[in-house]
Amino acid sequence: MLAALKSTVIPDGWLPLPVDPNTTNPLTRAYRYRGMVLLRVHMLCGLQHWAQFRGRPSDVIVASFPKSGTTWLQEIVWRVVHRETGAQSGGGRTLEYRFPLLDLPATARIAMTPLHEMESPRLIKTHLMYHLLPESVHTSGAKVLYVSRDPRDVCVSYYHFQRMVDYERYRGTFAEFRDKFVRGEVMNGPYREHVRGYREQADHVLCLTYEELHEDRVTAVRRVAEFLDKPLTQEEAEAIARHTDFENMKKNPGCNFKHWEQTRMVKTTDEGTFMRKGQVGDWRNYFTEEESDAFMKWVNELI
Ligand code: PPS
Repeated sequence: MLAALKSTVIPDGWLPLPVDPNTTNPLTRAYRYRGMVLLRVHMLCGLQHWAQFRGRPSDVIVASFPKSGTTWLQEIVWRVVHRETGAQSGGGRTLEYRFPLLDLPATARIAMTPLHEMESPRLIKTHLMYHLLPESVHTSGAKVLYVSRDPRDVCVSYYHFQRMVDYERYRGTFAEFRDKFVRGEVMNGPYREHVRGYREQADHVLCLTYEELHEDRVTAVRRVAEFLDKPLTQEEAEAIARHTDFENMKKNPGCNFKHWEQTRMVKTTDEGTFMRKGQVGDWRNYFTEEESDAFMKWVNELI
């Protein structure tokens, strides 16, 4: 894998983005592929992984732009599908193992079940833009859920995440990161097109927001259950809502990503942990009023 990452052959359709000196992992190179920012690892391993994907009617796919509440919605979906209402979930197995990523196959650092070996119903996570989902997601009748979040909070959360993870080791300032976000050069961007692509499909994609998971999680859990045809009692919905609050998920080794500190996915914990703050509005600590207005004007031009 290391040798492959160093290789310089770039297939057609992959446009290298300018090298960002703030990304201090020298092996990380970003490309634009069919309108989406992806890394060399996607080019070398991801493309083939999506091509080999064979959708099943019972598949459930949780999609998002990074840092929008993916893990939160995944844990809710897992519990709804498996009717798990206790404090722990998934028999202690990590979320990435029981809810693997479509975008990349398993690596030494990320232990995921191979998709073709999973029993149905398969629960699958993706950050791919809607137009890049494999055709069989659509033809199989798989169910797709999408979560989005106030883009200012996404940007703040992503900044800390990119500083924390080894594959990026971002060392720029928040302002530099925000400019990169707006230029559409952060991994899995561009943000606005990502969100718009899924929201345009809201007639068959269940679109939820991070903020509504905060405000009224019982209702959100019930919406998920209804969409997935997995009826729950009111008591079950309330238990799932309770066990998926921030403090409980932070304590749950099945979904708090603490194991990344052992697998070296996390380079430093100075930025906090994966379950960092879990708040609505942390952006106020990072944007001035004028910066927020300009950022939201940019967002609202497209979505
Ligand atoms: S990833 O890497 O894209 O899958 O990240 P993602 O899960 O989308 O986003 C991580 C942020 O979601 C917060 N989070 C939660 N907030 C509130 N309640 C619960 N239960 C919860 N679970 C995860 C997590 O803390 C990250 O946000 P920040 O703002 O960085 O704290």
